[in-house]
Amino acid sequence: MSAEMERTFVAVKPDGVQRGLCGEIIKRFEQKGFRLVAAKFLQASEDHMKKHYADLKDKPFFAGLCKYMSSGPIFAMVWEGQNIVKMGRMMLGETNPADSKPGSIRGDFCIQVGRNIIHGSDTMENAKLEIALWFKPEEFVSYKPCAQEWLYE
Ligand code: IDP
Ligand code: MG
Repeated sequence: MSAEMERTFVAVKPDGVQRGLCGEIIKRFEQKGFRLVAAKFLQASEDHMKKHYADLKDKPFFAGLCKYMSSGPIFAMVWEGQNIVKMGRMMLGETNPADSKPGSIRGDFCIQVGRNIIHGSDTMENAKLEIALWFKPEEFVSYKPCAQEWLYE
């Protein structure tokens, strides 16, 4: 298998969980052919969200964002596959659902930027930082999906 594997951090935000969209989101990454390597269901603290969104700390919406993200459960996942950081962002759509095309997750399931249901790492560097912030090494599961040889030549 010649594919170069990448990992990305994906999280169904509290609004996505409350609206019953975890299954739909997992389905989209599964049906694409990506491999789930870690997952957990948790309510994050506001402090944890401040770390996660540290690069946005000067934005006017930062406090509200951290409150919203810690207001209810999150379904946090790490997915693996070739070119997954870029592809994952394409699957999510734009930050603002109003700019997201139908067919993308945000384009299909939400309306406002402040309630955009899903997070996905935007660069490989941020993916590494976010994965380390949310998951311990022992939380990863190592296995070979049976379809691997039919996804990568
Ligand atoms: P991203 O989630 O697409 O990477 P970022 O610019 O990193 O977008 O912003 C992080 C999150 O902050 C967004 O997903 C959204 O929930 C929230 N956000 C971004 N811009 C605004 C805004 O103008 N008002 C309210 N919330 C915002
Ligand atoms: Mg971002």
